[in-house]
Amino acid sequence: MTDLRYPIGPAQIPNPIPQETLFLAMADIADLPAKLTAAVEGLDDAQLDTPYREGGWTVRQVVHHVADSHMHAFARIRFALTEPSPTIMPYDEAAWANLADYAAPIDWSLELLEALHARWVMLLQALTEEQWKRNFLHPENGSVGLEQAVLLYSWHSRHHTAHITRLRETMGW
Ligand code: NI
Repeated sequence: MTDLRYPIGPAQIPNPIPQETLFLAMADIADLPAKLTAAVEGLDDAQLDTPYREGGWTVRQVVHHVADSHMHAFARIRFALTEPSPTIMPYDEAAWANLADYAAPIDWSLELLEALHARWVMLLQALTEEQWKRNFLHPENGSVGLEQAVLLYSWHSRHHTAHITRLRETMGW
């Protein structure tokens, strides 16, 4: 029985990270806006407001969560590049998902993600070897290097897209 919360399994970050793995992860980040947009293509409001699993977020909440999470990721990487090992601010994802703007049209977050990921990928592609060695500190998880962060958000992109594509398979949508 697969765990519906983890359709592609938990994030697995090798140490050290092979160059090829890092390139593939950057490609996942580049592809997320198009893949997420394709995953929700043609869904009506009732379908968007359906939880991807019992007790889980709706498709709409998943889309807005990806935008919120990746705005944090982008900011965390920028902090890491401009300050020495900055401590980043975690946030309560579940509480954020219950704020009023999670009822917004998903296009708002899809458009945001398209622009955000374009800038994010442009930034990553320009990083020097020295910059790739920078890190930020997560108060609970400790030091996160930029390569690790990219792999983590590659996983996060595929993880949440799979919530939606699995739901569509299950529902025959
Ligand atoms: Ni998430």
